[in-house]
Amino acid sequence: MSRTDILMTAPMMPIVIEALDKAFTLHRLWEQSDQAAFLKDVGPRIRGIATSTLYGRLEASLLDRLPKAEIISSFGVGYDNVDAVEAGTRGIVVTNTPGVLDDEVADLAIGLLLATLRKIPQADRYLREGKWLKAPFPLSATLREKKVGIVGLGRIGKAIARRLAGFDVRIAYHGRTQQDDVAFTYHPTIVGLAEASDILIVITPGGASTKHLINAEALKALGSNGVLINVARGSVVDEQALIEALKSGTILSAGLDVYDDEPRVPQELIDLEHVVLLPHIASGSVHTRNAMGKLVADNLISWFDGKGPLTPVAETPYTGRAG
Ligand code: NAP
Ligand code: 8YV
Repeated sequence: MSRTDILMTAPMMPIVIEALDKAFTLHRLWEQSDQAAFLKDVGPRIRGIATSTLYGRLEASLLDRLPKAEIISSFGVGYDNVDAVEAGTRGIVVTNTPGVLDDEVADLAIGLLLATLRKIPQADRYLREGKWLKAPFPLSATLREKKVGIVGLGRIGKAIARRLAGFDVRIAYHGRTQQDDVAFTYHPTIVGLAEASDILIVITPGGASTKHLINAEALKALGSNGVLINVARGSVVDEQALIEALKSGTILSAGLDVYDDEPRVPQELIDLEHVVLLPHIASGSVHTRNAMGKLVADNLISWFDGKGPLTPVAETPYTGRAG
């Protein structure tokens, strides 16, 4: 029996490549010098796709070349890199990697929050530059007695809230719907949450529904002692409005893991000494990236074993028709 043909759009971790090489015939799109000719030849045989944000957005134009595609297994819980609605209309199931990264991302969010408030990277630079020999490092802001607003109280937002409970802070949240089973105060508007918070931690999905949710008005509402932490997607924050707010003192500071046009970060942000900038590393430990990679491979293996997808996204629910 011939092996199932799978297309990998961009390089993935060895754990994914090894598992897929073992179970399927794996085709590596990024290694092809003439991708159009390659897709013309191999595209009609492809039944599964493994993709990640490294490839960029997986558009309908690629799916046009893959008429037998049944499943797209995407690396990462956020899948704004895949047009899942378009895939669904073609009968293609999309899967992501939820759950296995919650604790890692929540740990990083707390680390970034403390680094931003207490200026940990700045203090490290201060020591290395020999400035401590001349004067003590200036006193910083604090997490003591702060009100924290979580924007997006989902799997990761709740993992962040569990950690924050140990810091004795007041927690409130915003989302599209109030959750009956949580004790935190719900704010139906982002401005309402910002007004009631000293710190906003953003951990929603990206995409059209959250684009620029954090805009100039929300930043103004957060106020001059306010701190913004974004571990969601760059698109959720109006980056230009944020730069203006940081420059003018409309808010105090920000800690960012994600940006509008990654890996390019605006020079205006880089030039701001009171901001902490990370290169999208929230899930980036060997342990957690391996768990995410395993789930990418396991979704494809389960599908082609006829057992359905393990973690289909909401736009393409499993309807009992696995390959
Ligand atoms: P999740 O469990 O689906 O939670 C998402 C939360 O966002 C839900 O509480 C949802 O509540 C809220 N939400 C969705 N759309 C919204 C909207 N338009 N306005 C306001 N709130 C909205 O997802 P998760 O697993 O926690 O992951 C969340 C996101 O974090 C991912 O999609 C990804 O973009 C990002 N992420 C980033 C990194 C990183 O490396 N920096 C790592 C992992 C994840 P309602 O449905 O009530 O609105
Ligand atoms: C990944 C992420 O690093 O899961 C997500 O949504 O943003 C990160 O965990 C990213 O998807 C890598 O492609």
